[in-house]
Amino acid sequence: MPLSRRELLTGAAAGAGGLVIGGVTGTVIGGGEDDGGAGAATGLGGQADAVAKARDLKPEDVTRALKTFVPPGEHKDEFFLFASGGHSGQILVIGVPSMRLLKVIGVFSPEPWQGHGYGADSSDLVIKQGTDPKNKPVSAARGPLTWGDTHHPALSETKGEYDGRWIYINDRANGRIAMVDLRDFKTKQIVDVPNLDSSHGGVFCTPNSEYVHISTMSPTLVDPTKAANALENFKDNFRGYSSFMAIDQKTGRMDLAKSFQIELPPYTQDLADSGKLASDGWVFINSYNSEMAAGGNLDGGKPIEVGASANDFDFMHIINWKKAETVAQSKSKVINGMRVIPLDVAVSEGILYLAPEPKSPHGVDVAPNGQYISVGGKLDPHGTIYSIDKITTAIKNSDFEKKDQYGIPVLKLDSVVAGRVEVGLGPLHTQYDAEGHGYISLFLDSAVAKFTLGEPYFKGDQAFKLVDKLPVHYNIGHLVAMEGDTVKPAGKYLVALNKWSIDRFPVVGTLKPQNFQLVDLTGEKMEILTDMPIGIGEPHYTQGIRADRIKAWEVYPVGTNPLTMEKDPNATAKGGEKISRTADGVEVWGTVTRSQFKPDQIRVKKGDKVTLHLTNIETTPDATHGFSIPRYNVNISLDPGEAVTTEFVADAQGTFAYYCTEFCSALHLEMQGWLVVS
Ligand code: CUK
Ligand code: CUA
Repeated sequence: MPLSRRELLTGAAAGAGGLVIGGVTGTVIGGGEDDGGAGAATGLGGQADAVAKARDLKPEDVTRALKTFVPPGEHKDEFFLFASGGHSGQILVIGVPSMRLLKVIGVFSPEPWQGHGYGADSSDLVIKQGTDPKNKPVSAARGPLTWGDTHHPALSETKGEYDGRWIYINDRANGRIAMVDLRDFKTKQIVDVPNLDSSHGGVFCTPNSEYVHISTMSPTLVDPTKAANALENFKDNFRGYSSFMAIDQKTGRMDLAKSFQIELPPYTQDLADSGKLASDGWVFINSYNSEMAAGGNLDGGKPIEVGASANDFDFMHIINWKKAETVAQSKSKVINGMRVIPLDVAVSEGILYLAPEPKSPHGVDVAPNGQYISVGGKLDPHGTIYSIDKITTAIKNSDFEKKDQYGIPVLKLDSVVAGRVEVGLGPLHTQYDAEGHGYISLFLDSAVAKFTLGEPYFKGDQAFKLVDKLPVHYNIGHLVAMEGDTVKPAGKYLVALNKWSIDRFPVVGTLKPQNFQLVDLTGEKMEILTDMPIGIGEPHYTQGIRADRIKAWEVYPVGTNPLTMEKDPNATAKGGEKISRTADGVEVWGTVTRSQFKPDQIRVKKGDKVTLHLTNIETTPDATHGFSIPRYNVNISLDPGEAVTTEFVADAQGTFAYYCTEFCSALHLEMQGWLVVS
């Protein structure tokens, strides 16, 4: 029987000469006898066939399994997804194509396993500094924030490619941005961005990670004392801000002193993307609700969603950030500790332009060569593809249709659009492969549409054409192709991030998981390989990076403070353990190793300030210990080599049996000690 294309593909995936399973009939074909490959033993094919029958798997299921299966103990995941965890305030790390969850990184929310926010100074400080009562008076009243709604991760880049150094992610709810170091996959910094009360999709790194960008979503009330009548005069009282957070090239941390903002009209700024190559130096931000509707539906006013959808066009903001960087040095004013280029200066300096966008735009995504910018208007069945050449020419020729009410020049739509593709209902976000295809998510259609870009990829009537459409399950939001927003997409796989899963998984109560669907891009038609339920929050965006770009540490050099990634001055070596009395309490230098805490008795007086410096002196990968004190809400993870300090007031009398929370050794249960508060 001749092999179908799929069978051949499957054979290739299983290794040349290896076992080929699949095909329309479900027939199992054994590998060649001479190949010597691991899976080629005679008779194994028959067994696999029996398993497929017993489990009621169709031939195409077997092919899918082969394409995603990772043999026990092997590292066959070619890519990592870094997915926002949504409400969980975390980042999820997932292997592709296996779709196995590898890690959950605590970012804005305390995370008990990693001891993120449970007493370790390194993480407590990060969380605490992530709420700034100075520029956000409300924070002083409400206290530090302990959650975030993570939406848009942004991997650091060098020359427009991911470099595996850092990842940034925003908090949709509170206008904040965090930095995670990919050496140890830990959160090092949360910045409460001045002048941003909220933030959404404006997060990306510039092509050499000079800046990470974050903009407002719901515009910010400029003067909080004017809250009473603010909504009635929305256009004067509110503003948007596009923020360029300068990145320290050594640490990856954001440096407020070198950062700047551009004041924007109070349209709701939404997704954004950085230009690259042809469009290097530019930034594109969608907006919706350029109507500036503020609701009032109980009092007979137009509901917000109606008011916000009245106009046929909203505005793409086109920002020349390279120019803005220079202007920020001389013509900005400092507001809440941030340099801000005022709106009128941005206009007069030629930093800010607008282009009309079709109804309720959401995604804006720059193609790998930087030439094309794809916009999905939720209420328009087309993908609208802009061209940077056309944009810059129109700017040069002052080819403006009008000015908006803030005096910003609005480019003529026909002068800047390169093509339109009828893709289907509810287009949102676009990703790319290296061959000049765009993949756009269709929320209302529950589908992914594949289309062609224009020159140099496709010419004439081959350009801007719908070429494939794949139903997904269901209500897709974002989608991600591997390295699909870099200058060199890897293609191969796409993941659809579906908002609804309805009938895809067993019922686990009334709140259903989201559904990540892995899609094979290697064939002529897109094909779903597997579903992955996400039961922890609603991920929005995800980036997919080649696994070999990540060079994570397995252990810390002994005595490393994860916050500084340098030797902690209080790191303690074996034999250096001690307890000292201080003016107001007790200071302890301890070591942690299999299977003891030293010291294993700490005696203090009620009311003492207790400062514990603990060092895990292990150098073996995975030799992690935990340190938990009952009733004191202290729960710390000490990874191999990690040094941590925790401080608390011993305000409750009694004996408290601290213990190791990781089953680290045969004598793990014996790994305990006593805090005696008398
Ligand atoms: S948003 Cu969720 S589907 Cu927050 Cu990037 Cu478009
Ligand atoms: Cu250390 Cu259990």
